[in-house]
Amino acid sequence: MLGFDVMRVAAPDAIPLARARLDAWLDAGRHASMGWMEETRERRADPRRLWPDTRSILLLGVNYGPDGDPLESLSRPDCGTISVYARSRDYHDVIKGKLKELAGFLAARSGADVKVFVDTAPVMEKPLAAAAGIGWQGKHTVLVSREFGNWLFLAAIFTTAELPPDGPEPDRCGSCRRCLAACPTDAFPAPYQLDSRRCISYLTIEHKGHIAPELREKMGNRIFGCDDCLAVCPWNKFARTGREIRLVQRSEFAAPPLAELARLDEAAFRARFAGTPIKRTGRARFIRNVLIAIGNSGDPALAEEAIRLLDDASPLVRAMAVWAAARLLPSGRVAALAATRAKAESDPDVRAEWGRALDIAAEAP
Ligand code: B12
Ligand code: SF4
Ligand code: SF4
Repeated sequence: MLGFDVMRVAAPDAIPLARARLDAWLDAGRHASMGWMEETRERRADPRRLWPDTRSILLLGVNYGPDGDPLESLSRPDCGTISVYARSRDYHDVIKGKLKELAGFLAARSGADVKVFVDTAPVMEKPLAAAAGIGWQGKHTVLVSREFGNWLFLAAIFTTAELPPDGPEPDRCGSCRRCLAACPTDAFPAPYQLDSRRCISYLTIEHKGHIAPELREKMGNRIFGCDDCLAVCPWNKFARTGREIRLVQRSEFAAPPLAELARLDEAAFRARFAGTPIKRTGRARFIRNVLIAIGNSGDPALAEEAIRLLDDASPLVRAMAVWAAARLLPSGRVAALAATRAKAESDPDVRAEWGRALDIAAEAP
């Protein structure tokens, strides 16, 4: 199947509940700053709105199962934890190529029109994949497969060809709640509902601004994405290591030392993460995340990295450098640093961060 691990078919009208559920999610603001989810609401909720000629949808899955425990580095506070999907080449690039090849084959054989989608298009891939029987949406909302556990990337081919649809897969979560309990930030207001505003995956990848102080500590050393709710799922006992060579995890991304990451300038950041999903977030957001992990490390040796970044050109970085330094340094040192820098700081958010750091220092024993 051209490198896809699973392929099944859904009818374009197979997700009648999706509309109301998407509306409820958006109306509650659970998409946070992802305005594109709101802008594409109409087309996203109904495949027939996206392309009225669609007669069938092929749903495809690529197994990216890790070859070890993806949460292992969480217990190494001097290192960062990068989620499994970002430890290799960008899956969008890899899957798009495969999809086009498969769609070309389908078009040539059937004479039908085709359109390919992976992740970024307004397509509700999870409910469609569940309707096609690839798996079911677990209580963490991710699609779980009996064959591959939680580690499937999803993609879709819309076509004008009439293909017989496959049946849906029933919900196999039962009374389990492991994923809900594992979430470090309590991002699930209820089973099957995720509030992106609290999700570390959203905060570290999509969120462009400062991360709320009350969530920083809970992030631990997760610097890009989060796999906690996926990794604890009992259905992973059936998972296998992914076969796609271009999605093999790079060992240097398994537990990268925070001190090394904190020293990446713009050029070094781009060179290190070329071709991976991390490059798309840009250096400032990434170093912001690294500084939160440094602040959570409890390792005074890392305070020097934070102090150096107090002079960074990006206010996003400077603000988290203040927070990290304040968490690792004795209160007298924080006050001394603030005395020389806080007044000279031009950015109001960074000044506010200095204010908070001084408050914390004042309360310290
Ligand atoms: C926006 C988005 C995010 C957002 C929001 C996530 C979310 N759950 O919506 C953020 C940035 C947080 C995110 C994070 C991640 N994402 Co993402 N994301 C997407 C995207 C672009 C859209 C998802 C969407 O439509 N959300 C809107 C909500 C309303 O839809 P929903 O999650 O399906 O919600 C359903 C449930 O709430 C359900 N529901 C509501 N009430 C009830 C009640 C009952 C009883 C039941 C049964 C169901 C139910 O109905 C809703 C509609 O079906 C998709 C790609 C795509 N085009 O589909 C990738 C996608 C979902 N992401 C993916 C991945 C891998 C991740 C991460 C694992 C990455 C990481 N390691 O950090 C995390 C997982 C976090 C999590 N627990 O969801 C994969 C998931 C693959 C899979 N096997 O399911 C996708 C499909 C990308 C891909 N092409 O492979 N993501
Ligand atoms: S990805 Fe992490 S933060 Fe987001 S819902 Fe899952 S466990 Fe919670
Ligand atoms: S951890 Fe349990 S509740 Fe969560 S998706 Fe897996 S089986 Fe369902």
